[in-house]
Amino acid sequence: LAETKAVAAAKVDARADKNSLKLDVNVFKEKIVHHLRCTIGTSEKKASKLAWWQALVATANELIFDRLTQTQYTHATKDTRAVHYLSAEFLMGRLTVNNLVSLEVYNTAKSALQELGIDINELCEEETDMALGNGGLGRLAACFMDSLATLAYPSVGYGIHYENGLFRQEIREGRQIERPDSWREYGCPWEVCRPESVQEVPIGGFVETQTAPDGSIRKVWHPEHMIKGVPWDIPVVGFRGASVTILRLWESRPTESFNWDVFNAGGYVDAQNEKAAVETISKVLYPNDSTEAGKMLRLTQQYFFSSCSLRDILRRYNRTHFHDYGEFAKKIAIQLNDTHPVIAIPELMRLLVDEEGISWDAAWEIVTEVFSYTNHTLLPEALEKWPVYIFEKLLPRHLEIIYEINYRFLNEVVEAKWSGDDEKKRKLSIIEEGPCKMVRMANLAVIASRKINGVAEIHSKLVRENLFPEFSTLWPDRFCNVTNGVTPRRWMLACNPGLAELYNEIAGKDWPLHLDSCAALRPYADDPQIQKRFMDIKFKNKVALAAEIKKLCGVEVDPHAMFDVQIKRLHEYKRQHLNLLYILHLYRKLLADPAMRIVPQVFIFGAKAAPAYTLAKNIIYAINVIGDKINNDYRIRNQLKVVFMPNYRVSLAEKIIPAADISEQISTAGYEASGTSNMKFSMNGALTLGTMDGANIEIVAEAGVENNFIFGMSVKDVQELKAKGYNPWDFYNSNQDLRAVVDWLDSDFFTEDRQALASIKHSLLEGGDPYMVLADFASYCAAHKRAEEMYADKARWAHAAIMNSASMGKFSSDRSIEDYVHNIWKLKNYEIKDEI
Ligand code: T68
Repeated sequence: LAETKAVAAAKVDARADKNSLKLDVNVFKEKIVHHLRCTIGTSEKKASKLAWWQALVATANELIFDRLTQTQYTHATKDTRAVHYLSAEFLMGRLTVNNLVSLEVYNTAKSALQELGIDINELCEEETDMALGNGGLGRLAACFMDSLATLAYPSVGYGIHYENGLFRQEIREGRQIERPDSWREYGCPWEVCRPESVQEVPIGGFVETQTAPDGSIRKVWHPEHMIKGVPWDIPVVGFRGASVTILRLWESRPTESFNWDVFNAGGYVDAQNEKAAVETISKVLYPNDSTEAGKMLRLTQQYFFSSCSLRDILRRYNRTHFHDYGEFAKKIAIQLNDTHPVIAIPELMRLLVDEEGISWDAAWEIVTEVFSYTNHTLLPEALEKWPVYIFEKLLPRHLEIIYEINYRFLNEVVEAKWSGDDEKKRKLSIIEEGPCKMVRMANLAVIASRKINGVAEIHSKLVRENLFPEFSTLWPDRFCNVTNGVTPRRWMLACNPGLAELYNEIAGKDWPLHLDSCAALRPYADDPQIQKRFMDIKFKNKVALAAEIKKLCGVEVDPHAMFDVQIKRLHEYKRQHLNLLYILHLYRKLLADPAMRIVPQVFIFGAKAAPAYTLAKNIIYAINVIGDKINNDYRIRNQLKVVFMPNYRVSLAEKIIPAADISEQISTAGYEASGTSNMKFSMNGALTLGTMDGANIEIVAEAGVENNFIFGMSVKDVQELKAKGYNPWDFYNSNQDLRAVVDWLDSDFFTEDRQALASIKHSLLEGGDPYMVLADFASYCAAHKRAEEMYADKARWAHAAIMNSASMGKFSSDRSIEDYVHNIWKLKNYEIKDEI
């Protein structure tokens, strides 16, 4: 009875934060201790921090699973239409604080642990990030899961249960070293294995053409192997427990049948080798965020998780529809997060035609109703293309299906529109001809999708006009925009409690659900008291970050200094080296005039480089050695510091973003599809120093151009300069300051290994400066100057910071999800009642 009462009490707790009630804290305390003893098998006396954390998670899971059951019951009984979000990456980060906050038991848990003599912050630091993604694309998928659960839309996320997520970055003597990330080495208490939903996926082999006596032709695939897909479910808790959505990640295993023959023949060791080969499929996340790996294993991963997910969708559908596919497109929407899961298109055709016996035309109608595709990049090197010979080996039947889709498309659709125009056919074909024939996954995605979206207004325009101009002439209504967003639960409420409290007071406690309501702070942007409150919160966050910097980098920074932050994957188009050139420029001015006083500034970087991207790694090295020199140069009197924070990841972002004054968003215009950290920074009161690119354009439209520092060429300027013929030497030769800092890279001032730094100079001059760093340098310096001037005017700065934070309503991922729902998915949401 006591136990039942306790559960009931905790349930109440889950709906409204009753943390002021002593009873609830006691219940929570009892539960943690219970789990410590009975779930983890230890005692208060000898429990490690990890064990306490596991007991805390087990306590939270009681509430979560209960709510999950209720969610699934509601959806099953109402036979709801659902979206299935297929993504090779979900960058979930840590879940503890978020789940406790979403369940509104964070303060209860904190007090309960406090009474047990334990600091909740220390426990939460025990959790390893789930780093099953590279960057923005994977984190977007994670924010979308949060919003889907919060808005209670029927949905499932599908992905890969990588054994190793994105590599852990160590910095040794300034250089990036990659270390494996075994995030679940000792198990992950949030995930649940679901053996009852295991799938088997065929691969390899050959296709046999059978001719029936009536002359009809049947294709029979004889696969070489079967791979078992084991699902691991991670519950995603909506805010205030609105609903609990599942993220289902597939792990590859050998099938039981698979290696017995070899095994029985005495080939025990060979059988183990085959086992290892299959397990390799979900072993590791490819660490490239903008170039295509083109590797057999990568396509195998994509096919493996797409096929498992489709089988899972079909299984669930057929439980109520008994292989009658008449309702399929009414019940199912599938979103393809970039081209990584696009192999799902021919796979669904194959499942419907070959395995379910549906006609080609009927299957195609279903497929083209169900799928939609989100594009995240215009970079040509990131557009996926697979050699036909790899397809022949791995997926021979899929290749036939792709040929058939292509044949019909070219001869029916393209021929009807541009009769006899072979050039159009060549360009729009799914197959790229040449010495090595390739399958173009983006063309396949566009041909089969109901909707195709970009991720910010300007990006969607470029998708239409530059990437797929013919397709958008053919099907103008298929193309649309859904501007990205981020979850305010993680990126404000959980990571910036001081600011959250301010909004609770000014906008009411529902602002995490209605981010627009934060606009209530705008009228106070010039109120000295609110300005002080706002900037005090920022200062406290800066003090905390300064301590973290000291711990991680050994560098002392002054929290009164302006914190200028650039955290994102390292890529030339993101132009970390433009930032570095400005730092060199400032340093040079300080050395030239030792009496000069500037606004003290701390430049903070965090970035992982793809392991094979040499120039990116050299830029990391340059930031580190230049930083080292500057930080230890007494002549500049601590007016300038440069820190590179190692192993940038979600949990580090949560500490850095609330403490930033300046958000560096400085991509060459036209290259950053959207950006999402730009939104997180603004929400937390940082000012954007950036180009008119991606979502920056929409951010400053909301927050006011005058409250940010916009610089550089526009997309149009970039296009025009390129058309005219860009010559970086023109800028180098005509700007003394620029020339001096670029030449400084090719010296032994910073390091004996001058090759590494010189390679940056080389790429900017002889390399043609592909991202036009030199062209934007002068304008970038001017923007910095404006920022420094404004920072010196405390009231003006506070005004701008508040206006940014209070104007980000549009960039809640809830708004993005509502856009997807209304324009693409056409879903209804359901209130989840406490029925069972
Ligand atoms: C990012 N893309 C965009 N890609 O660069 C960013 N790529 O502008 C946008 O805000 C974000 O997507 C969300 O839309 C990526 O992050 C990848 O990570 C990636 C991974 C594998 C292969 C290619």
